[in-house]
Amino acid sequence: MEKRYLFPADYMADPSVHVFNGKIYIYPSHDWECENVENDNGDQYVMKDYHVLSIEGDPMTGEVVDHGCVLRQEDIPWAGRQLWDCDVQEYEVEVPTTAEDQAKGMGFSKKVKKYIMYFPLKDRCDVFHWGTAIADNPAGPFIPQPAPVPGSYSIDMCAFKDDADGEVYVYFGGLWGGQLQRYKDNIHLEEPYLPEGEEDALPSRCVRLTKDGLNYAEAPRPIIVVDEDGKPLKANDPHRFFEASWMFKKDGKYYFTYSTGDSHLLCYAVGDNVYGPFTYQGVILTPVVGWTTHHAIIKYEGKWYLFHHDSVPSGGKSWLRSLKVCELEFDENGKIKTIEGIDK
Ligand code: FUB
Repeated sequence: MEKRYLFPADYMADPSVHVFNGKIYIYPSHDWECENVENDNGDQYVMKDYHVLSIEGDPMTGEVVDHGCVLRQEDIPWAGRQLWDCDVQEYEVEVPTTAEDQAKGMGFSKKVKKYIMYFPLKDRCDVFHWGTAIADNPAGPFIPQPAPVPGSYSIDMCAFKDDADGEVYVYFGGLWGGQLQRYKDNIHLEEPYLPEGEEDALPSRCVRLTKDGLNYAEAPRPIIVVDEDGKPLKANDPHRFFEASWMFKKDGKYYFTYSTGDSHLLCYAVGDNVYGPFTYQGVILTPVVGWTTHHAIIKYEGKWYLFHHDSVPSGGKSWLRSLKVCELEFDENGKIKTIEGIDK
């Protein structure tokens, strides 16, 4: 299996990837050196800004363009620390036309595209919320909104636009340092609760957004991954959800994909609608070098690609990760062929 490191010039991770206006855009985390800290709270992931990358044509060979720094932590009014995995979605909005446009007979309003970035960031009390930032162009720059999305919590947002209804649904959540165990029914708990053993695993969440992309349109719902008998995966199952939700659609089926965190796999489950339930199917990627594994899956010009990261170039430092891409194959039943994270 041929794999490509996409951006050897810098450490970047957690790729969210979309095709906007016919071109591939990558929205990664921007890893930073961090001395003397490594713990289960993720204090070693001290990212402070975002860059946007794009690819000219074929992801395996095309030139990778760095569009530079598009959002800085210091420009976000409510910032505490840690800009983790972001995502971006495209919206069409109605704006007033200029007097000149009106004189040309263009009417009083026109439709333009806007791009909204969703990013997780800790506030000054060390609690993760989601911020939003808006751009006129998929390559940014992104201008942050003054406050976090009301009611938002945890990390790792995947902003998925469903072609069935045109709505945007955000999948999110992460255990341990991602703080998902601090919430039940979207309410902050006095004491965090992480299920163990034969208890049902803590699920990812999904929420539909308002048409302008800036707020929740409903309360987030749990995304349940079930086994072939329809029973939820248990907390002690190495294939249960941990973080890094990603959704894509193929042949009318919804593929919910995620990282299993402490068992270091990328796994997937398939359902018939955005909210599931999703039936567990298998492993997409076996463990890579480094603690975290995280990904995006897209179709581009008829082929499927897995974008992910590993820590090979940094010599195994789990907080200094590098972006990779390889082709992803399906069998005739829509099952993903497992990829080895470490080349033999
Ligand atoms: O990059 C920081 C965190 O590490 C992400 O939010 C997780 O998905 C993991 O990759």
